[in-house]
Amino acid sequence: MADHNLVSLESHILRGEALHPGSSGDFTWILSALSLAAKVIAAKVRRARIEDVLGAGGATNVHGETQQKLDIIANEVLMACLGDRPSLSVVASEEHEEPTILRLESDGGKYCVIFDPLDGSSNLDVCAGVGTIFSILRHEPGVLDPVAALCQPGIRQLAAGYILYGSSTVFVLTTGNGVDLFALDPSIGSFVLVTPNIRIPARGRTYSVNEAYSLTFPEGIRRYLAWAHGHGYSSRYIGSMVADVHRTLLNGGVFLYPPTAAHPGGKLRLLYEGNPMGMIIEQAGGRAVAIDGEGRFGPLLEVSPTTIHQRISAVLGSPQEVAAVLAHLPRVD
Ligand code: FBP
Repeated sequence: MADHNLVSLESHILRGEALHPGSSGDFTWILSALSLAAKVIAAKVRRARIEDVLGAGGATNVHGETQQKLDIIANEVLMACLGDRPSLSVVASEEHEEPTILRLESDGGKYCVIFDPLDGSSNLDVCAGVGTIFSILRHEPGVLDPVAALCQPGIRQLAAGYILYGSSTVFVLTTGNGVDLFALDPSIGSFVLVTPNIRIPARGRTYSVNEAYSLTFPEGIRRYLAWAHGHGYSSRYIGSMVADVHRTLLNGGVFLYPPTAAHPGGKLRLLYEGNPMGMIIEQAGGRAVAIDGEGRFGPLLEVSPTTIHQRISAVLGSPQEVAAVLAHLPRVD
C-alpha cells in the first residue's frame, strides 16, 4: 500500500501522458484544474453547515430547479478553475442554459468540458453524498457551433469522471484505459491513488431505483423488479446518482433511472450524467444502456445528442445485472 500512496492524481496523469509521445500537456492541465476545483468544493461542502452555505440560493436554474447555494458556489469554482486553461474552447454546465465559449478552436481551443457541478445537491442538507460529474471531449476541427462541439456520442469522450464528497472525498477517473480511484488525503491536500484499475463485480444482488415511481415505469421494468423481489435482491437508493453509481461500481449491482410519468424521456442528463457515468462503468467492465418509454434499449454511449441538456433513461451496472434487467425488456432489432 505505501507505494500506492506515493502516487498523486497529477503524477498518475503525467505518467499516462508520457505514454503519448508528442502530447502537449494540455490535457493534463485540464485535469489538474478539475482536481483543484474538487479540493475547493470539498472544503466548502465540509464546512457547509458552519459557513451557512446550506439551503436554497434563492434562484432557480435553467431547468426551473431550485438552486442550492452550493450549486452556485461549485459552479463558480469550476468555471474559474477551467476558465484559464489555454487549450479549452468550450465549457458547459448544468447550471447554464448556454455553453461558455472561452476561445475558438482555431485559436488553440482543442478540448471541451461539460459538467454537473453538484449532482444530488438536494441531499446536501442531510449530509448525504453529493458529487461533481465531468466529461471531456475533443473540439472537432472546423466545428464553429459550441453546442455541436459538445453534442458528441459518449463513445467519443476522451475522459470522464466524478468526485464524490462523502465520508471521504474520492476522485474516480477514466481516460479510456480503465478506471482509477483516488482519495483526498487532507493531511497533504492531495488526491492519492488508492485503487488502480477498478473492475466492477460481474454480479451484485442490489438494485438502485426510486421505486416510489414504479407504477409509471415501463412494464418491462416492473417485471424486472417483481423478478428481483422474488430472487433475494436488496434495494439501495440514496437519490444522488454519484453516490448510487459509486456504490454500484465498487459492490456490483445495477442503477436504473427508467422513464416515469413525470419524466417520460428520463430524468438524467445525457451529456453530464449519463455519458460520463456510462464511460466509467463500461471502462470498469460493466454495461450502460439507454431505454425509452416503451422499454426498448440500446447502448447508452452510442446515443447521438442533439441538445446539451437533453435527458435520458439509463440502466448502468454489473454486466450480469444489466442483462437481468434487459431480459425483461422488449429488444430493438
Ligand atoms: P439533478 O441533476 O437535479 O441533481 O438531479 C439528478 C439527480 O439528483 C440524480 O443525482 C439522482 O439520481 C436523481 O436526480 C434523483 O431523482 P429522484 O429524486 O427523482 O429519485
